[in-house]
Amino acid sequence: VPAATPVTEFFLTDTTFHSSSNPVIKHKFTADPAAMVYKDKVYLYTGHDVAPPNKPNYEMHEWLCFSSPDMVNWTEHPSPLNVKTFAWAKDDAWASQVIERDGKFYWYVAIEHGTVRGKAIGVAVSDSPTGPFKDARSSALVTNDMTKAASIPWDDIDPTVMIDDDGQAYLIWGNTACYYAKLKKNMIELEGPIKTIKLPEYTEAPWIHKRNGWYYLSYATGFPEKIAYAMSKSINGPWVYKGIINELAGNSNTNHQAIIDFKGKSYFVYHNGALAANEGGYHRSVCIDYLYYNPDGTIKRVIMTSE
Ligand code: FUB
Repeated sequence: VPAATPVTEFFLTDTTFHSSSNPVIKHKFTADPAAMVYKDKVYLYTGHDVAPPNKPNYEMHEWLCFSSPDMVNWTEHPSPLNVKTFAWAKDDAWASQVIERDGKFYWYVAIEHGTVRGKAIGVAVSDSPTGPFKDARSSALVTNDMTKAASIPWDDIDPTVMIDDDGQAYLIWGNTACYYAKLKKNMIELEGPIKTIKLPEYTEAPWIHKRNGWYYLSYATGFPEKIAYAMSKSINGPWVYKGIINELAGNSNTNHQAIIDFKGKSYFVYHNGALAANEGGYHRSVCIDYLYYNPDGTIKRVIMTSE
């Protein structure tokens, strides 16, 4: 069954649209959302699924950027980052996350390395959350070496990043195994060894956030994927598994989340296959639903909506 094809527009200037129902982005296929609250706006960074209907695989060449002051009215900014930004890389604009430090914006991305077999993590930098971004290192930040726990060429994917209250930044990532390492204050070099976090049935898509003294590590589990999470009082663990946050994301084998607080509410940002035909999940769409915490800090299951 061929995938539905949305009307794809290429914006040369910012374009604002109203979207109060899921998926929030309907004119392009968007995947692997990362969200960042900066000043009075939410910035939503996504991948862009562009596989032809008869090609059952991921085809992704650029990342997209949207912003909103209210989670309803969204502005699409012209694509600020492309695989070509990374001269050492080949293709595959996979999952990513942006974080701000000292007025600069660092965009961590998973991408296929050009000369070393497998995926790698790169980092781009900009003075603005909407770009333009340039390669911050001219080389990969993490390169596949087959010596890490997963020993597969695609384990260095899905970076998530946080800056702790004491100023120490951490990068967490991985497929099959979940890795973490400190980042130097310059945000573009690892500091110290790469360690492994043990999580039950970990597949990929980690997202780290901290709230009321708890560290939360959510991640995709199983395949097709659900989103599960663990909590800890320390970034170094021990991590205690707490259960499932959301069920299978309809019509998509993958599930990939971001969790933010914005203007007094908590949000769960994820993708599903709502705009695609039943082809396994290569044409995904970003959705947003409310997320609620229990008094003890645990997370209630997300009720996925189409509104
Ligand atoms: O979009 C490509 C890959 O699919 C991502 O890296 C994974 O998290 C999954 O969503």
